[in-house]
Amino acid sequence: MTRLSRRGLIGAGALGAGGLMLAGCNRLSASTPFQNFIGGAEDLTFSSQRLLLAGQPLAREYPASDISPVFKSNGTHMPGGEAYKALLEGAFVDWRLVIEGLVRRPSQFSLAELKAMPARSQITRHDCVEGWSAIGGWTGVPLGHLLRTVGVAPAARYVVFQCADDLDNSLDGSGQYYESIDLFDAFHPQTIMAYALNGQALDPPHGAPLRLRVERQLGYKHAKYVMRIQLVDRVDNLKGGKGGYWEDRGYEWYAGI
Ligand SMILES: Nc1nc2c(c(=O)[nH]1)N[C@H]1C(S)=C(S)[C@@H](COP(=O)(O)O)O[C@H]1N2
Ligand SMILES: [Mo]
Repeated sequence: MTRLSRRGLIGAGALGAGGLMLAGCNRLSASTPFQNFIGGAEDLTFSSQRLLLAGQPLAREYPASDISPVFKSNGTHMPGGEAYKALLEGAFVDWRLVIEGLVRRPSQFSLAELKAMPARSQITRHDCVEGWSAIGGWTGVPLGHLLRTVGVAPAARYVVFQCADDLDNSLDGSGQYYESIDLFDAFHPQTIMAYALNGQALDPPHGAPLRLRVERQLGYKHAKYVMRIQLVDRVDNLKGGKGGYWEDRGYEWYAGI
């Protein structure tokens, strides 16, 4: 594949999902939805990052020789609670990824079903705002494939990831980790729901059994322990209203690298 443009990518997504998807994407590229919840200054940052990235839309990938010997774990290392413990002890056989909201066919997938889907592997650098980075090889199912499988409804604008862990209940009583991305990043070829790191099944510190990789954004966007994916038309009515756990605590929603 030669140079991919963002419009080209969206075009590919639109073809895959038919006319409904096309309608959704056309409205998305008009970019008004972001104004619903992003203030003026951040909107500017968002636009200029989009512009800068237009000519180099793929995140850099590295050779296997660059893989970090240790990939640090950050935030939650082991979700609390009996439900996650039971799933882990059962090797996640009873775990299901739920996909719901503005989709044509609300669905559930087992880990085995996800692993039987087309897979993508990529060696990328993870950058955390806390000042560390690590290079790791991730394998998973492209989120675009999952979304085409369930069918995106025309009103959908964002993809929300609901996680198994509670990080901090101090803000609103619900410290459950969550994240959201737009449909551009959702259909980006390097955006995958990863179940393996460096050829091994994900361990709890890195988000077992499934975590998001959204390679052009900072570490906190890469939701671990994903239990549920929701397609929505807005995120300002979820939890703290800013589209993610760290966003609700002051971080930017579009965390471009
Ligand atoms: N569910 C969940 N996802 C999360 C976090 C978390 O605490 N809980 N931490 C985030 C942050 S700040 C970073 S840097 C990365 C760390 O991923 P790692 O533990 O695999 O290094 O996960 C992100 N996703
Ligand atoms: Mo981070």
